[in-house]
Amino acid sequence: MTMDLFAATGEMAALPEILVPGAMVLRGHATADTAAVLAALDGVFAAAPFRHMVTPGGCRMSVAMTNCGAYGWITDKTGYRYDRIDPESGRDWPPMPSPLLRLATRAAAQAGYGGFVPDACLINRYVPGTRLSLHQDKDEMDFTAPIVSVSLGLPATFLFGGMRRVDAAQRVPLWHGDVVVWGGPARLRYHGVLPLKAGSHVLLGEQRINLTFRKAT
Ligand code: MD6
Ligand code: FE
Repeated sequence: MTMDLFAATGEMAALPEILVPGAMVLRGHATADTAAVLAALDGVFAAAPFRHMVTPGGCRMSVAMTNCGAYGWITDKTGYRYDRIDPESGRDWPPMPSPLLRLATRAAAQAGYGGFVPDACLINRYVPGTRLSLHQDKDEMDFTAPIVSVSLGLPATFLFGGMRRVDAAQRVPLWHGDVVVWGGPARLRYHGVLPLKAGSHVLLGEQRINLTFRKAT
């Protein structure tokens, strides 16, 4: 097990930071994958551009979203769901590039969730001022699979709450390359992102990109 902490980058890796049982932050776990991941994302964004989806309540989301993988998470006036088809293009979502799939599987294994094979990757883009209100991820069929969340670009403050929306939330700073893995008893906890602070990241500029890998089906 200890050796795995060195395998990802060939360098010392920080020990996982446990948020609550089942949820942890792997600091810098994706840093060495940055170039390959950003190159692969260019193709995804060309095939399925970011868009602002509408919640069932009729509100336009401030976070821009797209997806890759066999399934994509979408919201519209009729509800939240996973769909094989991108409603903007009428075509399948672009496939999950192998550098993304490998990163997600490796991070999950590092966190103790071996055999994670995501079939969906939701990609969120935040610009300064953009936030994501407290929510649970519960549109997946199988809550035994974890979620793997990769932060790229500007730092953000992640809110990590309890099983009820009103429960007090921890504030977790997330930087470029950090990976949060989230499953087991923590899988249905409320969480969100505070409004992004202004700034410029050396590679990504004035934005934060978050990848969340899920097993939708
Ligand atoms: C974000 N993340 O970090 C939004 N959900 O931009 C999520 O909503 C999320 O990071 C489930 C598990 C991990 C996450
Ligand atoms: Fe979420």
